[in-house]
Amino acid sequence: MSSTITVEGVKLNTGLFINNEWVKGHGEPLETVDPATEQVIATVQTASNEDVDMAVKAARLAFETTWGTECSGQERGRLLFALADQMEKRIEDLIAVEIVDAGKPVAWARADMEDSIACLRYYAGAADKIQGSTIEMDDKSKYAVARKEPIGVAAQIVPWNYPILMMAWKVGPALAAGVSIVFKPAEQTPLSTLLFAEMVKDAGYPPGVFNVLNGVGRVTGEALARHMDIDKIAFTGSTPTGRRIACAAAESNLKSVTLELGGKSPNIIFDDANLKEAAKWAAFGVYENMGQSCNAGSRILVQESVYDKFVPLFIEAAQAFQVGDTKDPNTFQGPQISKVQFDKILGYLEQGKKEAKLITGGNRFGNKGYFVEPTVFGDVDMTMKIGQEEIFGPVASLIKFKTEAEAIEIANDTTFGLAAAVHSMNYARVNRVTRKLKAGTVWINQYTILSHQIPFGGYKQSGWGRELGLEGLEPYLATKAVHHYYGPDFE
Ligand code: TXE
Repeated sequence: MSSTITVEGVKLNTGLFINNEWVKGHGEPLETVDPATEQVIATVQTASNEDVDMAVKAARLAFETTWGTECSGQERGRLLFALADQMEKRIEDLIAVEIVDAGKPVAWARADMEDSIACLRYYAGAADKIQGSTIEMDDKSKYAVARKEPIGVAAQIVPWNYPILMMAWKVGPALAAGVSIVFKPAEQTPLSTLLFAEMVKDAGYPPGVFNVLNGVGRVTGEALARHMDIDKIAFTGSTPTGRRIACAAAESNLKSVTLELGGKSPNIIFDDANLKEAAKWAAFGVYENMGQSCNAGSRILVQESVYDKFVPLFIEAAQAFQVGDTKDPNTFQGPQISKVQFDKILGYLEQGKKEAKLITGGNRFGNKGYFVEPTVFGDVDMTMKIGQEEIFGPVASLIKFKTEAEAIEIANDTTFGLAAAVHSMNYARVNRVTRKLKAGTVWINQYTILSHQIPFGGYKQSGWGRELGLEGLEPYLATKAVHHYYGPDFE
């Protein structure tokens, strides 16, 4: 019923994955492009509303029969470890596909896969350690138990910047908790998830526990967000789409929502920082993944007294990154994901040239593929578009500040609140500033280092809830209070 293609020597099925089977999708077919060459590499099938219903039914049936509270934590853990092993076994296939589908440089595609495997293993270990609590009552014949149960069927929707890693962050805790999943990858990057689906089957998961639907956001994504038999939706993507999803959830069955959204994160460099180290972290923090990270440190706040010293160090650090061939292990920066994103970034570059001082870069890189020069704008302030809006490209905005209070004010002068960093050797200052920052993650003397062990998520319009860490299990659990009574009848 569905079709198989070969991408980079790797066989893939382009259908929908429902009930551990490949089935035909009845939506409009979707082309996916290698952003390094601008060539179409595959056409995948997508889900119509009826296909969405079929996947949700499969997930529901699994939840009620073989999964959910029917499957022990120990077994869920065993399966997740087996899934991680499958990924490890086929890591080279995942990497090969991800390089061309997501435009990831090979070293970074590998890092994504390794981090994803580690994330699944972390949650595999947690699967049989989910605990509720016992509550003693004043009346000695009573006590209550707060049980933790899997929440039901979850829809999970991810973007294109880390297709497999964002999936692991969602799938790991959901499968550990006993939740069944209808998963939608981004339309730009469907391929590695299709490979992953095969691994789910090979790991031995019961049918219906994990289902994959490709499709565009406004059709398949929207149908998931509005579905009446989905209990939870977990989303990573833009703030406007997150808002739509929250509205759709509210207008349908009030499904529970977690959102991991955009950012315009401040990276604050004080005059008492190790400037060379700070420059390296700042460059890494903004240019990593082509600037396509929700937590990118795209606003670099530099204390005026060291600004002139910092700029050449930052440029040196930025220029040390190799841009270009995604298959070269030394490449740091590949292309932007799509023509849409590429054009959007070029628009911001023109805007920045009008508003601020272009220090380096500012153009397309080369003449094929969606590559952008690593760019630095100086003298940026928070009245400018490039100071306020998420560019999601390799574009750094340097902003001067005079005092600690001013740094905090500028840092928080944004509707986002995903991440921030403080570079200083004065630990009293670090502590003071950290406490004032409105951000879900604050790095001290470093940037961008994330771990599946540590909760991640945003303040303000950067999101709702947290992923990762043991806290990352919570969105997939419901608390059931059970009141026990052993009164006179039992004596
Ligand atoms: O994001 P969308 P886009 C930011 C970044 C980027 C901008 C636009 O600034 O330039 O968003 O990117 C699905 N109901 N981020 O348009 O729309 C869609 O199919 C349900 C930050 O790609 O958020 C895809 O799977 N789902 C971000 C996913 O949402 C819908 C990462 C992301 O798409 C939907 C990516 C709908 N109505 C972009 N509309 C981050 N936080 O890391 C779309 N989708």
